[in-house]
Amino acid sequence: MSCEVKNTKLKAWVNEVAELTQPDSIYWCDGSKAEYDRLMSKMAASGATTPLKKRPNSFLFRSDPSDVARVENRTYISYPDKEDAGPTNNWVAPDELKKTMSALYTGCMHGRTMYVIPFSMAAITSPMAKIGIEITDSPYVVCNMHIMTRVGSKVIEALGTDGEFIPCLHSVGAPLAPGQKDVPWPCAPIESKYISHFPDENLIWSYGSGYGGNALLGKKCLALRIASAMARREGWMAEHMLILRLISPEGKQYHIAAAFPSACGKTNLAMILPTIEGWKAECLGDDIAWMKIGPDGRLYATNPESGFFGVAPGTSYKSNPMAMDTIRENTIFTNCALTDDGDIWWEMIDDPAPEHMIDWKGRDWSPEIKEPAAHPNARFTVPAAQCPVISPDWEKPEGVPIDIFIFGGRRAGVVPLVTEAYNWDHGVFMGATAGSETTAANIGAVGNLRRDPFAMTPFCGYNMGDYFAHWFEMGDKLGKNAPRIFYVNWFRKTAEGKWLWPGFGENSRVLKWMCDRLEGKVSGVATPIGILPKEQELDLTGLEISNEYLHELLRVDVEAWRAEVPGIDKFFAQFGNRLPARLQKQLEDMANRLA
Ligand code: OXD
Ligand code: MN
Repeated sequence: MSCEVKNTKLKAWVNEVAELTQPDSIYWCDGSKAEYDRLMSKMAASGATTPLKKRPNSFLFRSDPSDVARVENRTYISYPDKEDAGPTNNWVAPDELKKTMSALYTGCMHGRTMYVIPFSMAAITSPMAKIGIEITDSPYVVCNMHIMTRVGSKVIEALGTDGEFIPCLHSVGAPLAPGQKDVPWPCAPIESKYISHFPDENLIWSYGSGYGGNALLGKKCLALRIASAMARREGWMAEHMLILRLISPEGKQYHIAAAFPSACGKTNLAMILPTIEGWKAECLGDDIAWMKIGPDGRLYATNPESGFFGVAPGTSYKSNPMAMDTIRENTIFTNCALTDDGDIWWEMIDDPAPEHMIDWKGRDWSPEIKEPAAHPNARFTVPAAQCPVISPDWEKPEGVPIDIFIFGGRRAGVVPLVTEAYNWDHGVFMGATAGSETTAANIGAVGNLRRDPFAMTPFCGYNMGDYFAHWFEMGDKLGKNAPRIFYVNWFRKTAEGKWLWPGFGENSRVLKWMCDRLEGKVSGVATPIGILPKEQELDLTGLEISNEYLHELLRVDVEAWRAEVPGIDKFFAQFGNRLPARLQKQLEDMANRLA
């Protein structure tokens, strides 16, 4: 580390953690390329990673087969009072959780280096920036954090002697006895994994997993769970949303923030290439938006991350050409398949599966093998700056003013292609009732409807009922400057199971209608569930779609919507007296409009 650490609290915390975890050595990360290259070379030499011949400065990691995704059932929101965590979070009291985890942390870094990673979420010059310090015993985590956050000595300088930081403690939970050889992907068994958050103290403790959202603590843990609780206290918003700029042929910019549950094409929309003549899009973020009311009363959004940690399978030049161009170099791949010529491969990438590969478990794979060659949650980690359509303003300290919020989900029936909310409260109702049918990528029977309010179920750091109330409060503060709210469903099918809408770049047609609504160019049509486009209002130039399909995409199935009401009522009931009356009223209003 090129600068001296002067922050008293930081020095004390690092010493305290070292005493508890007993690493062989302590290393302060400076965020430099030399540091990244050194750690990668060391991991390549030990067999923890494979450098890819076909992609410059890119590496493939294979996780332990038990450590492949976020572990929601081992994720805790710990307040003294269980009610403050609410019905959608796992809870253990802070004292008890700390006792259990302190026992696990005792001596857990034996035989390993303890890395101290100073990082900033959002550009350090942004008024929204928050500083975190992650302590980890995983060099894989250090390299991923280099990409996903701003790591470096500048952060230590910014902290000064008494600056505030969010302590993020992480261990893979696999101490080494003297002389014991390490494995390529150390981690602890599922029953001793804990991803714990103490929002009252702005504190994160993670143990036992080396994987993505469990281990890169700036992302889901800090930028969503802890940040959502801070945002509520401080009057801003931390949301699971992509940020996108749409530019009309006249050069007018519209900023959109959109929330979708997983497997609904969020990263694809973030990097959309519009198919309508003259319209352009720029990406500002693919996963998280921090938003604050600016001096002009509008809501400004910043992406706190500096990289993309995207799901690889399904990504192709057809579904997301800009992502494919982003990951040509300087990328960390995790749990993808390895081709014989030294490239990665995954299901639904453009090229057919070669005759021979090494699968994500490190075994020989050939097309007769029925298991997928890449894990369905295989990932790429890549710097956002490499995206060909990254906005020139993506790091603008004050962020960009949001015009439009979009919520959505995956529904084979019932939900039309696009619906605009009548007003903010109705939009909050749309966000609160967002849901998706489970796909093969989720646990549970395929086709079951799962409500995932604001796509925040696994990421809300406090009682979801209070979170709904916070949305209403933000709307009250924003007043006439509040973004307009829309709900989309790209996934409606015919009775025979065929997609009605082509999706991908064609979704720009729906985004254009939203902009036309903002400009007052189209009136739409009022229905019991919100405002829908008149068929002629959608710009379908150059798209082949039958009238029958279009009609079905925009049909409000009143019977099916009536049937939704009891399910929503039951879903709301779990929040008891924390459910805002304004939300219940929205349900009643919709039921009345449907009657
Ligand atoms: C993600 C997620 O990894 O939402 O972004 O699970
Ligand atoms: Mn996400």
